[in-house]
Amino acid sequence: MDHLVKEALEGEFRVNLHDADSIRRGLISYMVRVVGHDPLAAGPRQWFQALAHMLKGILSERGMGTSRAQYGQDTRRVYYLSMEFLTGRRLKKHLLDFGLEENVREALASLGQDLDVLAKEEADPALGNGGLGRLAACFLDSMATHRYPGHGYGIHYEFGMFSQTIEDGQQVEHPDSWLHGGNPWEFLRHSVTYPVRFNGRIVCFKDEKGHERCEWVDTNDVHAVAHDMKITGFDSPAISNLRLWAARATNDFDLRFFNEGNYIEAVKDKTTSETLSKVLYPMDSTVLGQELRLKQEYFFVSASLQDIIARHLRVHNDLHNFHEKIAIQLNDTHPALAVPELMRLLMDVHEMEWDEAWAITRETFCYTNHTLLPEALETWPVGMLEHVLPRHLEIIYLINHDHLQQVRFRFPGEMEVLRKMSLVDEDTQRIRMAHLAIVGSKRVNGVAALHTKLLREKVFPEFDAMYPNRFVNVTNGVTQRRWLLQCNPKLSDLISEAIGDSWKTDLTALHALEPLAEDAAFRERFNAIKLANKERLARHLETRTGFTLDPTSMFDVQVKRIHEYKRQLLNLLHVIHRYVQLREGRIANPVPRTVVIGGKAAPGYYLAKQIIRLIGDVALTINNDRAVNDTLKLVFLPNYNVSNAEITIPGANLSEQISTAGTEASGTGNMKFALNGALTIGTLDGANIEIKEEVGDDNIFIFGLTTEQVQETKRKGYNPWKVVEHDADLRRVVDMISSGYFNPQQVNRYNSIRDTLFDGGDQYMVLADFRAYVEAQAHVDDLFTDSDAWARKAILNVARMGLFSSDRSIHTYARDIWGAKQMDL
Ligand code: 26V
Repeated sequence: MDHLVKEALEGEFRVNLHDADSIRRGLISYMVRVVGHDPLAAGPRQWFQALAHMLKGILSERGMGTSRAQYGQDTRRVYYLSMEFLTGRRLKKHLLDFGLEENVREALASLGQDLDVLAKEEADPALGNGGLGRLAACFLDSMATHRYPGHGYGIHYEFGMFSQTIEDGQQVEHPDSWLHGGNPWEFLRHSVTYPVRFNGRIVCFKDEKGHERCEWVDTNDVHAVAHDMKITGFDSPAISNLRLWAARATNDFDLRFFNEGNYIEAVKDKTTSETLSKVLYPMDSTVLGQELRLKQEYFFVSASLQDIIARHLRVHNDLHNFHEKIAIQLNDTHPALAVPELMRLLMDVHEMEWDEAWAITRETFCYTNHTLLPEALETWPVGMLEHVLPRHLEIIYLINHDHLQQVRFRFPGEMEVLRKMSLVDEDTQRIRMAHLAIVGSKRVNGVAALHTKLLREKVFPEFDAMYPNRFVNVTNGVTQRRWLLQCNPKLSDLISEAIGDSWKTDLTALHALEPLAEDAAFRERFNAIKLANKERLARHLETRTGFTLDPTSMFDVQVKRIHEYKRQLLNLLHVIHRYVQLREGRIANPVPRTVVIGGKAAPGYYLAKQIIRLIGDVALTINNDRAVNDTLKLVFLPNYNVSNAEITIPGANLSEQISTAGTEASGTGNMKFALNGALTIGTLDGANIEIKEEVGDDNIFIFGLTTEQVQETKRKGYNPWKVVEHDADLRRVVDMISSGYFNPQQVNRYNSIRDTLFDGGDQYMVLADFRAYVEAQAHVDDLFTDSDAWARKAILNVARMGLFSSDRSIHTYARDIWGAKQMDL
């Protein structure tokens, strides 16, 4: 290789990407000049870096092109404000989007390197908890692919979602230092920084024109520094910029302390302000009301709005047309402080009057709600806001004053409605962030048809009555580029061979696959691909769990955050029931199954952690029991994240989407599995309902209580004891758990699980749905024994998933919510 190195270094820095040989020279040159490593001694880690730096040049060029088009065309920009973005690894995605995978693979091979090995050197940026963060990443991909002027804003967490290991059967959290090996993709913009202020007090006065003005003084300031990541679109010249803010102390040394010679105190202060972007809060269902979390929310909101305003003022004289040129999407209420912050910036900094500022604000923001769980709806104590953001609290009170006046007008004399709709919960003295977001937005959307209906009818009915056109539905979607093309190349090739490749940017084109469900040769190839994907998943699981798995068995998979409402426990009750039946020889021709469960529990969520532990205990018992060995296996997949999902989802036969009806806003895993040819067993919840409507009742296994039935059952007084009394199988299973059958060394280990099912009233109706679930699983078994019939349905599922692309979601947001147009590029 020595002569190559010489040659490459003598040559130009420019790389012809259509030529593997030129790429090879380019890589060598980047290795020496940018990575600073000897190509003769470099390993996969260094080659990954050289390649990433090479691609970064293209990213930058396309980023500039996109930015120029946006300035040139001056169409409305879309800003997506989100505390979380789960982008997944970048390398293969960029290669796929650029159409460079083959050339790069060849160039690397000639250097003795394997692209697939290199790709694993990249840390998976886990800057999110789950569905909400992954949705944000799918949306950026779709916006870039379809040339919408999209920009993401978030936080440059130093530590993302913890990584999970299982030790002695229990979840152990480890810090995720994804930046440890450096992040070659990011552009650190030292010059793009904004001050963000906290605490202090408000001074109001009359200005020279006699207008009331307020100033926020004596604040503690932190700097937000921009880090940009470029999100490419498929075969598209456009790019979405993802700008993540990191906190930096404003003054390296506080002069007061410094002069007194108290060096350590001064530096300590610096450290405190930099904790703002230190770590992602790893819970996605209960709000704790931590001051640090509030500060994180305000920190990224304030920096983003200052940046958006600065960019606007670069081409426009003033802010009067702000809302015509800008749409800002609030990804849940986490960025809802943007409403009072924009008001503050318009009034206190840009000297606008209240009425105009409010009109602009209300036309600029739109808010997406992602959860129906009451414990996940954010509220902040008035006292905390008063201390941390005194000016914002004042503005919120003023907004509330006007809002309540309108409520009085709309609902005269209805005191209860007034209390309910206020931005302030008077009993607890907390600010309701969802109310703030609704009042401050032009549109509010839910993320699946049922979810939106429940928002309008159950959660915010008075708001819906008062603002008849404000609530709209945009059902979630997933990007087929990552969730089919990238993670399942074999199936992608088969599809493209059969129907061409327009599906890559128009998923409805999959319809053309329908007739192939009846084609025996096609089914055979489809099955062979599923088997290959299962073999890949089996290897992955075997190395991580030590259990040996049979890839020809049915792979039954539930991967998502561990939460009571998602009912991993229901899944487990079925597994135990099946185990009992098998042991007793009560199943004539048992269908071999491998049940895979994976997901993280919030570190403080005791019951979720107990569920993980129980899965482990049950797995040990079943997997080591010779009596059932070839017919049932249970494994827990550790550290479920985007990268593991890419291996897991293509390898599933059965997708478990079994939340209590009325609790899962949408779900997006459900879409990814069906798109990869898994059949769904699920409840009538979230987007499952729309999936059922698309694939047809015969091609999905629906079971359990509906939302209305759940409400009705609870209203009548649901008694879990009664259910168990009437079902001997269920009683047996529950007894095994509570008597310590799976953990004889500590028999009362799962008292908490028993208690939640009985004394706790079985809030999520696990026991109530048990029998229906077991029956549905029997239908699953029956179908699986007929592999041709199963394949037909699986192919129809793929063919009928066209609706569930994030491309469709984004076109809908653009048309109905943002009023945004595609750029000419
Ligand atoms: C809430 C909280 C509360 C406090 C601390 C941190 C934190 C972080 C996230 C959340 C909200 C999580 C909401 C969420 O992820 N919802 C999921 O959104 C998906 C995309 O719309 C949807 O498919 C899932 O059904 C829904 O659970």
